[in-house]
Amino acid sequence: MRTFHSETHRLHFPQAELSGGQFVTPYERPSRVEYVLNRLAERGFPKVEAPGAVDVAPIRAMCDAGYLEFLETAWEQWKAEGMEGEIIAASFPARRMQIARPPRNIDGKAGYYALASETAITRGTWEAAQGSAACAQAATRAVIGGDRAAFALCRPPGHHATADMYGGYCFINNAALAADQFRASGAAKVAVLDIDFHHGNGTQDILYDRGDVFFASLHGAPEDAFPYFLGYADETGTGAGEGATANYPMAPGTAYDLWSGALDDALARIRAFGAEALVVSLGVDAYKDDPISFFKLDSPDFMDAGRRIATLNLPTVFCMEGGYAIEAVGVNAVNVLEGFEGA
Ligand code: SP5
Ligand code: ZN
Repeated sequence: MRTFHSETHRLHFPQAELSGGQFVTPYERPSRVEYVLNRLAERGFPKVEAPGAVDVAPIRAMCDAGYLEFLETAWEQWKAEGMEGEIIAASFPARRMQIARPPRNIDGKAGYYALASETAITRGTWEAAQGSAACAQAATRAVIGGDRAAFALCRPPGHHATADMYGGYCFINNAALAADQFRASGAAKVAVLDIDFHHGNGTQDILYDRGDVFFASLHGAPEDAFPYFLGYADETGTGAGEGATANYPMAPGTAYDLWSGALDDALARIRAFGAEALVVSLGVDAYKDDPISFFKLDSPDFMDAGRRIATLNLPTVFCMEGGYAIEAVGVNAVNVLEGFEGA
């Protein structure tokens, strides 16, 4: 399996994440990628490839124009308005406030386009987000071109990003882009399987009214876990998309016996849907030692999960999402890929 990786991810390295009322070094940090690269090499995967230029047209087609303009210009405007630190949203359009009128002020704009305040924007964030999207696009291109599967080593991750909001460390929804690319290549039906510990709220939101892309997510229950406000089991899609969303919220302490049952159910749903291609949002924060998550998967479990995913027998793109137990991120992510290939 080939891996697509862009050095531009390094341009996004905020110094601060608001966590537990303190600023900490962001959990989502550049070194995560190094651990994955090292493990890929250690396990004899092919030399990683640069993705080539990002194709902005599908991003423009998927996202809100004002949101993209914000991402492109936010840092410049933040500095021009005299801000000293990194862009951290602090004021949000909460219940019964205006959402039809993006403010002119950059602090207001940041809150308007953010879904959480833990995610800082810095000088290189937009370029890094585009490089991440380019990895998803290159991996999908490889699979459309005949590879059985490909790995997009996306950073920053994407599954929390909607068409018009960033947050949860995400800016552009790489998995939704990959799904659209499969559709554009002729696949009538596509599935996105999200195994990141957190609910893929952005992916769900983008796909919610569509009957051509199935979305399944295994995650910490919204009552207990970020992103808190989406991911309940009774969210099943709307309109043409009714029945094309499947959520598997699970309680603190969930281990592989329960989790793998949810995975099998999600895989059966994807099979029944008739997907012709698969996108996996590959987060490995369901790991037992993840510092911000509460599932109890062990490293060998990720290999078994990869094996099970391979039974769908579909052309598959893996998009890297979360995973913050830094030294284990490489082993766990690559275990999924090895399980998949060995199945
Ligand atoms: C892609 C992805 O995995 N994004 C996750 C974003 C989670 N952001 C908020 C996490 C809040 C958890 N606070 C834990 C405090 C630990 N001391
Ligand atoms: Zn996550």
